[in-house]
Amino acid sequence: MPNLKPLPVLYSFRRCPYAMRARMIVAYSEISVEIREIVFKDKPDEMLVASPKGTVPVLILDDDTVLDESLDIMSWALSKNDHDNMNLPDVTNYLDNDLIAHNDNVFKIHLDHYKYADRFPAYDVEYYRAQGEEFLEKLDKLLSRTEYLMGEKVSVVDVAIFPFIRQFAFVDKNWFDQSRYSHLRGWLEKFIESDMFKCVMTKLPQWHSGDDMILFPFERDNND
Ligand SMILES: N[C@@H](CCC(=O)N[C@@H](CS)C(=O)NCC(=O)O)C(=O)O
Repeated sequence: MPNLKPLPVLYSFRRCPYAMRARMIVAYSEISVEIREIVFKDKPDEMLVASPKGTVPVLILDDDTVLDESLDIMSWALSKNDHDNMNLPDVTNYLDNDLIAHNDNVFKIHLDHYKYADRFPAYDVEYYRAQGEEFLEKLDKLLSRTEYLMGEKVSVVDVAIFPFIRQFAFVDKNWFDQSRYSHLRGWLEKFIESDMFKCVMTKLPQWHSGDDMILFPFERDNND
């Protein structure tokens, strides 16, 4: 008998850092989902019915449970399969982790100001960058002591934060490459070069109702 159980559906946007971290953990957990690439100006009704707040990622499970926070999707995936112990024993709610909480609640705001400085003319771009640098400084210090943020092994905390540091770095890559955050630069490069990251960055067409299903995780692909 074929298995007719529908796959979970993941609404995603390739370049969104929240969707990136969710895809990385879903891929790591080796869970198959149907992926649907959205376009912000043309969000599918099916996604908005499931999650009216209209952000990605959104994961709809086969019992219709809707997970519309990236951290919840990551937690769900790791509860299914965490073969290399990415979860930390003392972090059950990821926002209880100081680094993830700071990333999501504070650093993300500095990142947006820095990235879109022309939309926030109250201060210049260097001002916004300096605000974000406080977090870079903190991470760099941690990474001067251990290979990863929470110790010698990669954890969910690294994955949760990595896409945001990547975005910050790419606002002005020359500046970042010459910055004094050498440990952070090494950590970022390691993630950018990792299979876990590369295998979630395949470019997809916008999903429309009735399209053929696209399975995720993808085969390894380097078309960034
Ligand atoms: N707290 C949410 C935030 C997700 C989020 O803000 N995603 C952005 C894209 S990076 C989004 O979907 N924005 C909707 C829009 O711009 O219309 C999560 O962790 O999933």
